[in-house]
Amino acid sequence: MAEPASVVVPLRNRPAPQTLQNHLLAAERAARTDGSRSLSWIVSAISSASKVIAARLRTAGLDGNLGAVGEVNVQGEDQQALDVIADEVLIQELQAREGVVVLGSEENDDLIVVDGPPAQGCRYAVLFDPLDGSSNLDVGGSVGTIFSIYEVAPGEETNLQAGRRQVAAGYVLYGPSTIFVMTLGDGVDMFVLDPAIGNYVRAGEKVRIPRRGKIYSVNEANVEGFPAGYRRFLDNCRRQGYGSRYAGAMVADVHRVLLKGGVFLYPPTALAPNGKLRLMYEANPMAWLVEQAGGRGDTGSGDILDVEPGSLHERVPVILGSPQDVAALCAEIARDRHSNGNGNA
Ligand code: P6P
Repeated sequence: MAEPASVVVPLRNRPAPQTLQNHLLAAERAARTDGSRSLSWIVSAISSASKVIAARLRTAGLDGNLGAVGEVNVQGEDQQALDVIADEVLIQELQAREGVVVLGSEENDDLIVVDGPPAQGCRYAVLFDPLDGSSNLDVGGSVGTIFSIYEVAPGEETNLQAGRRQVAAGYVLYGPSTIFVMTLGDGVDMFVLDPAIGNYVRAGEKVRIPRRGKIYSVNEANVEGFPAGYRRFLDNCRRQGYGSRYAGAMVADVHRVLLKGGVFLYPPTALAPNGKLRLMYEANPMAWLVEQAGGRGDTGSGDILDVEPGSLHERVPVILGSPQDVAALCAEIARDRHSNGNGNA
């Protein structure tokens, strides 16, 4: 009997996986004429740190790294051991990279001006939430890292910039798999960590958010405190058969909306008139990603990316998602503003 034809494609003929590293270098070669690769190495530092964080998360229950450390951070939140570990890993990786001149983290009160090697080319500020959603850690829920990168002019290291001026942004979702989603301003690319090779391999290119979804994501325990326009919008969603999904971790909730459409909300309430989420390292990077995927990010009073920041940890109301869903909610908010006869919805 003739041997069956071999169906195994020789390794030399298989297309090489598109890794995050070669995506970054190709993108920077295309974008920069000065030969600088600093931005690629800075995002690469974040990807390296995320591999360490993912490994620490996987064994946290065995290493005794679950639970709080008995400290309260600048947000007034109990710091989890893994918050501190993730923060330290990111700072260590980033401060060693040429071009990084200032860091801002959810876990640190003030900006950290880096006294590193003098930048040969561009100079960058990196803002991040090292472990977003860490209250999920003890129960095995998804958590994430969020980052936002700006170019910095000499002498302006501590000037905060509006989200519209970001040059790179993204998140890492630590869930059943470790997913790296980012934008450099030319669409959204998605990579999955392949443990067999220790590299992020492309899993999605120029990701587009559906124009409308059938999911809303909000902490419904707070609904009585939401402005009327938000409550009318949510009532309309329920009447139209929308599903409700809420992981309590922004990265997990926004990732779902990015892929399936719909809307993620953290509205203002009487107790928290600016909501809970932080502009510089949660709202801005996520808003830019969603916008780059064809969606919208709004505070209820205008684009998130146009907010001129006043302080590192300031908070803003957050509406992120499919353009049609965000427009429907903003129309309800505007209706209230009109009927109230003032600028406050
Ligand atoms: P709440 C996590 O603490 C976080 O900053 C975001 O990741 C998440 O979207 C939000 O807060 C959850 O807040 O009040 O619903 O528990």
